[in-house]
Amino acid sequence: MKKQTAMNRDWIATARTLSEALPYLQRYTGAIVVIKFGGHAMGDDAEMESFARDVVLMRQVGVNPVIVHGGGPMINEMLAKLGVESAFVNGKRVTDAATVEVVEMVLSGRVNKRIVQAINSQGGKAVGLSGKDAGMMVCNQTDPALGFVGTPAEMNPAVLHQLFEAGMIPVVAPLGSGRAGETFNVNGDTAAGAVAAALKADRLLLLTDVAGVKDASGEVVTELTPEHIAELTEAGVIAGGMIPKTETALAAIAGGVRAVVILDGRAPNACLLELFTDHGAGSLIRR
Ligand code: X2W
Repeated sequence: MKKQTAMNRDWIATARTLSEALPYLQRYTGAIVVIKFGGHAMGDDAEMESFARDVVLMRQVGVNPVIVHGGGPMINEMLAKLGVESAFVNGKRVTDAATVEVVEMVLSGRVNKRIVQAINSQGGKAVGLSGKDAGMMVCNQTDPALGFVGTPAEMNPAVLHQLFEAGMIPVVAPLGSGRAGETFNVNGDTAAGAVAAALKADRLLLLTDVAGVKDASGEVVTELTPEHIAELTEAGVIAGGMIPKTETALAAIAGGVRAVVILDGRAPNACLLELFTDHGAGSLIRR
């Protein structure tokens, strides 16, 4: 008979973990989960691999994941290399004709394909596209002062449903087209919220580089309603970079998304922890 070593005690714990996940796996079978993967949450190759593995696992157990990514830091890097100046107004990049070309090149090119490759390396079938593909995201200009920055106005998510049915994982770059054939740069959070609302997603996971929404004492609040968010914003507790996240969350919920979670994408297995354990991760926002 084999003796129980420390090593096979680990395997017993793994088996128990899988067994305990059963009710969660059942709950999320067929669910649509939109994941906003921001440029700051992407990290190094090992972190990218870990993220990709979690996404492939989700797909394997019957979830329909969609990645909507950002890539602000990567755009900054390329603009700097090309000597193009760039400025932000209220969290949105002022985007002239030269800038939008670079934005599309970086987001639809390097960043999108890095994620697609990482997922496919883990055995998934990722398909990279942007909001321009199949007319998924038709935009209006947000504000003439911002140039080619778009606000999603008409969503056509049929292509995403077709990819789900084919067992594929859509990876969407946040670009949209205008009715006159323009290319619009869309804030990544805004794009993820619009995709989640168009799909009436079960979950929108906003992966960031902070642990979640914090209260006045600095503790992460694990569950919030839109009313709580309004109070915390009024009191100035929700401030700075968290405001666009909570605004995206509120708009998504108003648009028919069941719940939004703001969580730290750099934490190991953040998405799995949130979906498949009792523990959860970050801040869950729902009515
Ligand atoms: C963003 C799109 C990328 C993005 C930009 O140009 O940086 C606007 O600001 P993160 O990594 O999610 O910040 N678009 C209009 O949102 O990237």
